[in-house]
Amino acid sequence: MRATKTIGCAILLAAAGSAGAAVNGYVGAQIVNVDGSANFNTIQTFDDLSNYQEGGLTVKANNFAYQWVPPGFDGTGIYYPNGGLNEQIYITRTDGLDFSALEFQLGNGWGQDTTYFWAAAYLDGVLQGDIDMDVAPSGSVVGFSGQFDELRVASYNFSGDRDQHNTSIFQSTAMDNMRYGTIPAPGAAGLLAAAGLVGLRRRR
Ligand SMILES: [Ca+2]
Ligand SMILES: [Ca+2]
Repeated sequence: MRATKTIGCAILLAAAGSAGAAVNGYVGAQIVNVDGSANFNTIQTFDDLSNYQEGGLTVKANNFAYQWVPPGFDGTGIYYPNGGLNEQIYITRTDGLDFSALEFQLGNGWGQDTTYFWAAAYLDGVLQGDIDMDVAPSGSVVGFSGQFDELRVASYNFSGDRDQHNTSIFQSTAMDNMRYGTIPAPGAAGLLAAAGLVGLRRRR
């Protein structure tokens, strides 16, 4: 019985320590309540992408747009800086407020199955976390949850390039169907259930 109790405590402490501290990456759509979104459908090749704004989102890349259909994308307009970049793409809310969750479809300029992706999350200019993801297939939805007000993103040809977190190494990112909002807290129902159990035991 003692061993069981100790394990239970350790799990609770670990969960409390990680809650709210970091920005986490995930694959697959999880946002349920959408507060803003951009489908990039009106972007034309040669459009300036240095201060693109749509649906409450601002997406900045120092380049002009090129339109093509990366594998796994739906054939509508995308956010794709022509010929790649040697610097990150910056994503913020146009109103300057914080994200709690941000998602978009991800591909790369090489059209390869796996995108070697690096996202750096910032809050008021302070780095909250670097998130490295090998995302496959092209067109998968990636997401980021936590408190941040800027996400800087880059996609590399090789994992070894990505791992260096070097913004000047050549990168090429394709994105579509970007949105931000909230994810129902996975712990909320469980915590309520646990509180209910404690209450039942005390009544006995
Ligand atoms: Ca689109
Ligand atoms: Ca801020």
